[in-house]
Amino acid sequence: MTEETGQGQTIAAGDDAILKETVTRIVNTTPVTDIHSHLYAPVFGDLLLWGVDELLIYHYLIAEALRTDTSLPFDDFWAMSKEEQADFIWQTLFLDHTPYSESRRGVLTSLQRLGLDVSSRNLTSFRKYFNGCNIEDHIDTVFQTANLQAVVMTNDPFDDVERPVWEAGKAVDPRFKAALRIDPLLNDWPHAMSRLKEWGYDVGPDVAAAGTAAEIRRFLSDWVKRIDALYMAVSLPPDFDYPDKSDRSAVIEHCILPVAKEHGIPFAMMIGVKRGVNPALKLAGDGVGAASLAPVERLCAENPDNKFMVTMLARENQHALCVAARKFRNLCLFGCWWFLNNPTLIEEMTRMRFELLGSSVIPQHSDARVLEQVVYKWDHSRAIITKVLIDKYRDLLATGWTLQSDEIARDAAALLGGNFWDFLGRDRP
Ligand code: RAT
Ligand code: ZN
Repeated sequence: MTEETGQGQTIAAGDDAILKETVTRIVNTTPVTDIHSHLYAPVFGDLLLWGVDELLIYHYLIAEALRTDTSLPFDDFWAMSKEEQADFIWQTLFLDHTPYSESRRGVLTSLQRLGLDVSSRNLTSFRKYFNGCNIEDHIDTVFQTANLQAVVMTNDPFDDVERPVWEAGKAVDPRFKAALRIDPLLNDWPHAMSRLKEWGYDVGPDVAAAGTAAEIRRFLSDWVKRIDALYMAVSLPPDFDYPDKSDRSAVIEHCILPVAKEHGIPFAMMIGVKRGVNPALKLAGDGVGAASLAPVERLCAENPDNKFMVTMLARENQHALCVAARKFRNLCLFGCWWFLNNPTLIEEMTRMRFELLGSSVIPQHSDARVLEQVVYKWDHSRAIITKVLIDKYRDLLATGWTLQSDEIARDAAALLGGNFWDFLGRDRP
């Protein structure tokens, strides 16, 4: 039986059609905060990738194309212009073979939702559409189509194109939020050291030396403030350990943890990437490996006043990560990262997370590198989150419990962004 109350509609066991309709409508109409992407606000110029050629040369698709057409030497592919690469990928992955892989389907979902007729298979007409777009208007269209409220960028002070934009203090479209990405600092200290010296920080080879650690902290604080970083982030290999005798552990202990605590921001660890498994594939050449949860557990246990966000790349790590999240309330688990961002794995992970953690999880982020990708990434993930929620609610109703539609809206708002803002201790937008 359903009835209208002050909290919206009451849904009870047996109201299956109403349950499905309500959850689908609510999840689709709840705006998302996309907590990790590689998108840039327009002020960053060419760093903001958009349009059909960029969609086609996404590194997920490059890897697929170069294993599908094995006659093309890697170097010949890299020597092509962007448009030639896109032509090659369109021909190979969409025309010569059926495009049902997730990354290929994604291109088609995005084009379709932007109003293009993908059945035409006419790349020239798709290009024409994007050539006619004004980027500012197009961003509005994409945000509306994806029902996106805000997107967190990946901001790298070591990037020579990006850094000057921040240093110039230019205004950034407020829908694009910043995250301070510090891979070189943790994964290649000798390189980071020479850059920091160049920028006027008095650092030496020994990270643990008091003067050097203080200067690294000054560098981090300067950047956290400059970009108003919502969190600091790093990607880490499967053999990541903490504590150990590495420069990385010293940077974490003496620099990142104190700065993160001082500014009240989380330290986000993305664990399990093997960089350059096939270097010939460049950005598309990274792999995956299972990692240990022990360093995450130690960090959370030893630093209860620090906040940690964690995502892991290996499917094998997902269950232990859920268990760790049950133990530590300073641990926020997020997203189905990269090779996990496929319907089968998203569904499996989302079910497991809802069963182990209820609604206290951030089920997804887009990792979009090209603007229009947010449309497909969120469309596809919303559909799965909806499906899993319906199943979980149905099981709940079978106990005799009833649900208010407002409670479903509360859950969706938490899952699609609210949990992130709450974890940061910031107001929800
Ligand atoms: O998902 C990706 O596009 C990867 O290339 C990586 O950027 C990864 O997400 C990362 O943030 O390191
Ligand atoms: Zn990423």
